[in-house]
Amino acid sequence: MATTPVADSMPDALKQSRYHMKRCFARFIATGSRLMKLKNLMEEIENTIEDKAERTKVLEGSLGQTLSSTQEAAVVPPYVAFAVRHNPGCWDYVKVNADNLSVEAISPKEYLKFKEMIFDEEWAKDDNALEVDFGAFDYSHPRLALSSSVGNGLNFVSKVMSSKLGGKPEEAQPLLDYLLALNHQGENLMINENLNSVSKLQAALIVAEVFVSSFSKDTPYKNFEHKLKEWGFEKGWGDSAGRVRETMRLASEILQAPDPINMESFFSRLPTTFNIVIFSIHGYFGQADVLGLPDTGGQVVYILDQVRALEEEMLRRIKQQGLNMKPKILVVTRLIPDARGTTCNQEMEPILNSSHSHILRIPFRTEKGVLRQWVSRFDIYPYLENYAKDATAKILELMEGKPDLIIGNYTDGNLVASLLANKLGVTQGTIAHALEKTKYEDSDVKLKEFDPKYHFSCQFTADLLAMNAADFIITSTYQEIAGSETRPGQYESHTAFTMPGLYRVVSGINVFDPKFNIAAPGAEQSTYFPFTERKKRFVKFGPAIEELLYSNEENNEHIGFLADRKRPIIFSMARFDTVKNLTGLTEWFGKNKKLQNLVNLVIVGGFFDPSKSKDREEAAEIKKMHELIEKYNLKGQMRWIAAQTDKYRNSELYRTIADTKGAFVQPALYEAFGLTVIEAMNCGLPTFATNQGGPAEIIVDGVSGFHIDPYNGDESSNKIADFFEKCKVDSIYWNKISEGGLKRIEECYTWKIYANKVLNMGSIYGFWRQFNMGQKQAKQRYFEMFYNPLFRKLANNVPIPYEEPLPAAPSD
Ligand code: UDP
Ligand code: LCN
Repeated sequence: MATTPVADSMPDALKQSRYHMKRCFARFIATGSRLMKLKNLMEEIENTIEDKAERTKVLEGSLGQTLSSTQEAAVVPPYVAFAVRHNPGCWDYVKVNADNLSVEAISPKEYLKFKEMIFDEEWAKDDNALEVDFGAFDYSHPRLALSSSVGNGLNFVSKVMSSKLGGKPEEAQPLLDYLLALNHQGENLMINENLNSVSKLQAALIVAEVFVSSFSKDTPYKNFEHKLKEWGFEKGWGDSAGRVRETMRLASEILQAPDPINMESFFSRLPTTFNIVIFSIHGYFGQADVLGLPDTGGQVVYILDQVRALEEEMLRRIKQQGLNMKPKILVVTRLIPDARGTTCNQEMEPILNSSHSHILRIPFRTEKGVLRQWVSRFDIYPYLENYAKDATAKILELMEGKPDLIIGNYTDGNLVASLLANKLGVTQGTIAHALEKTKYEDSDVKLKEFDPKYHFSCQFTADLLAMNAADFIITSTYQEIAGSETRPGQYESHTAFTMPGLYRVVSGINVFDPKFNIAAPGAEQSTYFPFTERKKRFVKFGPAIEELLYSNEENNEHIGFLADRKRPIIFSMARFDTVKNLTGLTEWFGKNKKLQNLVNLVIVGGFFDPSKSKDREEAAEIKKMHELIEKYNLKGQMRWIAAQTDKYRNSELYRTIADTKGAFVQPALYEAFGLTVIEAMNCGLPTFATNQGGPAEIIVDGVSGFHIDPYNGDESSNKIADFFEKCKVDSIYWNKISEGGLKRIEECYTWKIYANKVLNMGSIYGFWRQFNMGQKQAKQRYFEMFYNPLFRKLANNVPIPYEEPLPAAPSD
């Protein structure tokens, strides 16, 4: 193993504090094999070197730096193996012999074996244990080098394409082939076979540009279409002489000497995307009465808003291209016969406020027929293969051909998107929303403990397959890919990991892969607008919200009451999952008398009878909430409202809370992005949100809201209390934070910015995949090898619920 920065510096650093370090390492070893996190290491060091000054001295310099960048250490006497993350995406592994403090660099594989020794020694020692190495296909693939560039793949790909297509005409051949292949339902676009060489295209562009320049800018395309066609040009260059000329100039510039800016502009103008399929399978996917139901949250909101934004941008582009076809977007989800009063049992549903987009629902088929009931996203795997088959047939029928782009959402949607995209040869994008792996500590290495409940063996396999199959990956934040200085990203945690007994991943995904792109979602601004825009307010909800917050009665919709209605309200709303930590917030509030004297608490989520929940975590959280309300005697200062499904009324609820000069609190133990955070900020409601995950990036602490630490309830509840105390003495402080939030949203979190980026990705990565077809096909074979014998087997082990399915439809 070659040396690494840590392996180079650690021996000297250990030597300098040899006496203390020998004692510390002896202590690490003392309890035998185990996995230690940074916190545990520091505790042991503190207990060993009791004198603070001494300790500070030891932890100064490179040793302190290495230790503080250590994510975890696997103790297997006499060794302690360290996983050191010195920068986002950059890891070093070393093993230290506790007896003599010798240091040796080790590979990720060796490090993983140390971890396995703790959890399954026999498997760790099996030389033929299954090892997964997706990186083996990427040896010639260009990569980003800087942590700061991670997530900016589009820009990087444009640069690489510029360098590869430039110089001699024959190097631009792939671009020519790509243009020649562009068509809509068999009708050529951009160019036809008359322009079948780069030099012919270059020459024709020069003549055509001069010709088009002789028309006034606004002259419609049809006035000069005929002549262009004679030269080999087809529709798609623009709707007017001005636009056609600009696009032709861009093409000529690229053919002469490509540069990334022109490249990106040119691709953003190409007529590549008319039909999009978006998979979002689990949950209750509908447009009303679904939010807050189990597994049904931000993903649904995101996709419906995304569809409208994409449709609008596609219509704008199609018009500018001088074309008149209609775009089609299909959101493909699951049809649930037991729809609980929602529309989830209908096959097709037009998407509101869109003109060409629909929800298509396809049921889960089992051997016994159609599955009637909702199933948890953790149990969804046995149905997906049949689902993909059924979906393919229906999509091809409805779209009258292949889609141009397939986007998957979450593990299930991404896997099905990969199966479909592989089969049809279509460009594929994936969106995780949340990768579950980082939500549960050591969920990989403790597979045996987690698998019966969560089926992570299926989920992590499906995630790995999909992220490797995808042509591009859309993320909402940087942290989702490569984390922060201190915490690894969700994707980063798939770089090297192990599930003892199943397989070891020595190279799962590389966060420096240019397929990663950050495109943050927004919140629909016609719904979530500032509380100060009085004329736009949805006043019709006033009485209902008054009742919801302040009536003294307890019923199916609310329990608890607010005795002093003059107090500001701190408000939170989420699905009732453990990770959302609504019970945590309630406990902080219960414990913090100062906060209780300043504000009331309102929680929206779940419902009140745990026995009615089919979701394991939801039921446990509901029970816990009742216990906390009792324990801290919170009735009088707290209102618990059941899940709310009307987004218009919810937006007015955020604004009503802002009227009380209150705040939104998002206390999740981990939040992938956090749509409620941007909804609240859009409404002008100051927001305190978890520092674990996306919200840490959305909010600039102290400027556009505040970060809170969900693992330090006292500190967090005091931070909230301090804010309200400060607001009492500083009359403009509340407004300052409210305005800071709004400014942040305008700059970074709107759907318009999003749609533009995603369509550019579809176009550029569509070309990029053809450019790298060899590597793509090799990976696809690996995918199949993995999918077929392994994933299928894992999926078939997941139990199918007992309830009787519907008899199969005659066509089944
Ligand atoms: N939501 C809702 N009613 C509820 C709980 C949540 O309408 O009772 C909505 C909320 O307004 C937001 C989405 O569900 O639009 C939750 O998205 P977020 O990203 O915060 O979390 P997720 O549920 O996706 O993990
Ligand atoms: C899922 C989550 O858990 C949230 O953090 C996101 O905001 C939501 O999806 C939309 O992407």
